[in-house]
Amino acid sequence: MASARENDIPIPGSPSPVPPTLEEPTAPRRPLPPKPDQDGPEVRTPTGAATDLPGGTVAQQGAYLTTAQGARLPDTDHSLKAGPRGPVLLQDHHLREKITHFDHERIPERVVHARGAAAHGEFVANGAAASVTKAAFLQAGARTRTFVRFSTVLGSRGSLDTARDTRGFATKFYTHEGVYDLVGNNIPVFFIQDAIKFPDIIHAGKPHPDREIPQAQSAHDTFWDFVSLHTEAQAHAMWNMSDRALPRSYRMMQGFGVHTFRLENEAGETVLAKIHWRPRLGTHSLTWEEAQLAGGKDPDFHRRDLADAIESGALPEWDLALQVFPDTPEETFEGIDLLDPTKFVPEELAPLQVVGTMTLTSNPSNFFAETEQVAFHPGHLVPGIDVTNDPLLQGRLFSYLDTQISRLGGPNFAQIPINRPHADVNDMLRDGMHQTAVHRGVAPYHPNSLDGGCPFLAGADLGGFVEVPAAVAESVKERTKPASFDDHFSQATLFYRSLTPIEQRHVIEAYSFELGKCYEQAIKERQLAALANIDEDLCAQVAEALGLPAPAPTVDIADVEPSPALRQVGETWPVSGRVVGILADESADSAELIAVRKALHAAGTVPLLIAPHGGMLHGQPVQRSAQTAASIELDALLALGPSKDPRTLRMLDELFRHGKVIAAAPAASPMLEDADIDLAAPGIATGDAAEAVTQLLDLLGAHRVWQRMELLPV
Ligand code: HDE
Repeated sequence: MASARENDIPIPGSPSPVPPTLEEPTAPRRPLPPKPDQDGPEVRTPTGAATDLPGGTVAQQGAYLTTAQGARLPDTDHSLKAGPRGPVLLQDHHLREKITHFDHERIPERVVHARGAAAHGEFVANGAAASVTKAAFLQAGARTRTFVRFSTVLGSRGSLDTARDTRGFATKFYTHEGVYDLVGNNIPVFFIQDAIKFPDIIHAGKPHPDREIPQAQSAHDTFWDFVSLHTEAQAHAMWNMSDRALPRSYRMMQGFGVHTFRLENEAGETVLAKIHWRPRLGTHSLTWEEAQLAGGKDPDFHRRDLADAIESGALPEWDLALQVFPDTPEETFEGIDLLDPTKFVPEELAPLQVVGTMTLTSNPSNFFAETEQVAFHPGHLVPGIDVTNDPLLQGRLFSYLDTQISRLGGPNFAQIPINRPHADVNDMLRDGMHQTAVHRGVAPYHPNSLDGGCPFLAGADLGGFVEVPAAVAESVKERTKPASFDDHFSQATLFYRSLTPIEQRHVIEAYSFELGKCYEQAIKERQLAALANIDEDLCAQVAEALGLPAPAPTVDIADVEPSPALRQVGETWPVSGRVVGILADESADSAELIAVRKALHAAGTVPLLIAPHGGMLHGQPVQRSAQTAASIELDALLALGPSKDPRTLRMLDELFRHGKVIAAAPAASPMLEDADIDLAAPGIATGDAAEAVTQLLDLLGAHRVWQRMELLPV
């Protein structure tokens, strides 16, 4: 190519216009294949044969960098310029493709539940549900792949995990009868009774529209303005002020379908049912201080915990359980309106019947492709499970399909690998943005003769989804609700009075904190008036913290029978996956160090060695140094050696105040004294290292040392 530089004004000392030399590509290496259990679901043609759609399961092919069109590239670090110091040329198609694609890398985040973490799993049914539902994935021995996404509700995609908030618990079952989505929360009641109010509650909970603060919090005026004016939200708000809104881990959270569903068995008989997930590890929470510390020290606390536990082999498990009610025309049970989503049914009145177990087995390979693009919808149903007329559920049936169209860019989101059914798909939906299927035939309409009448219709006998012919009462068209939806306080009272004293104390502290962050006096007073109708003592204590008078109730406070099943305190649970810090320094006995580590592993816990420095200690890899260790990530601490590091002493103080088990070998006792820790306090295990480990594991089963927390000042 002729040089255009012959007539250039020479600039002394300027380098000659030699094109940059291209570096050799590094030795070709095949991309890692996806792990077998992380493959996207198979794609199937109408006849059922698996197809090999490009880009289906493996995004990268070959060892060389290419353009999106497959042309190999020699350089991706320098744009094409008119000489090394010249302007960039418009003809640089690789630059334009790379930057243009980057410019469009983000999709709109979910309008709610934007922040989440997910994992792949498997569900195995035990057959107990067969008498009430014909759903194939609930029949004895059926194994079904699942994908579960946990989330907070209010915060945006980059917000902290440990906000005080409801958590989403959405499960996609890839059944051979089509996808079934159970799109639930970790709290069994909801803020509103009618979907038409969803934008209102969410606008109230989201950051204020003028300054966009506070992020991922309910401790602000608009939230409490809405909740205090709109008393049907009081029951859910009560759960949010309890420890349930601060899960210790996604692995230790219950899940609830919230609504009542209608199940149908092979004989066509129906029941009403509520659907629960029960974690095998128990339901556990953070303290409010831990949640706040985690928000700063590790905003990815829950995301990391889930991924690390799965990676370490501590696979989380949940039992799926049903509460079953007779399908009566009133749709009530023991006086509770089953169509009112602000109500739950205590387990003591309708025991949980376990119908199967889910194990999360692997982490996603790519966050965007799987966790971000997964699209749940309560209308993704399979034969045997149908909806009821719960007005909240009815609105959701519209919303979830609609939202994916803007979030995922069009109506073909079911073709995204993570959303593809593991069942034959033969719809008559055609074209549209991001269409990746190559449809055959000429007659995507019904009836047709040109494609031989294909695809055919399937009645219930051929596995078709036939809506349960539930009776619809004759009525008039009106914007109203049943009178039974008018009780807004009794279940908040039931929940509060079922808790243990320490859990109640947390609720009082939470209301005091949240209302204390509101500026408007009228909002605080109105919320106190609502609390007065729930429990007078609760109201009085919150009023005292706010420095306001406690109002008198305006309704008769419900006389409730407490539900002990709601308590998180008082039982013991498996310690599998719990994180135990081992604090040691060079003075530690290396054989002892190895022995305690082994013992903790053998018990199923995850030991973390904390030393004054990183690297190795006595041949053992150090996971945390005095600088990087944080009390929030430990469920218990085993101190083998002393430390004078102020950061370690602060960590000990936090562990003590948060009711964590602390075990100390003799060499560590002086350090505990330096940290002002009373060795005689509950949950302080002493003795030689082996004895300390035994005691620690024993105490850890209760999740926290509750007796110590009860003794500590607020
Ligand atoms: Fe949702 N909800 N929701 N919701 N919801 C969404 O759908 C909506 C409700 C829940 O991990 C959105 O794909 C309305 C109850 C979870 O991807 C949106 C109403 C329960 C997730 C939506 C409700 C939930 C969502 C936003 C009132 C518990 C996250 C993005 C009628 C039973 C799913 C999306 C995931 C997500 C609408 C109420 C749970 C906008 C209109 C009740 C777990 O469609």
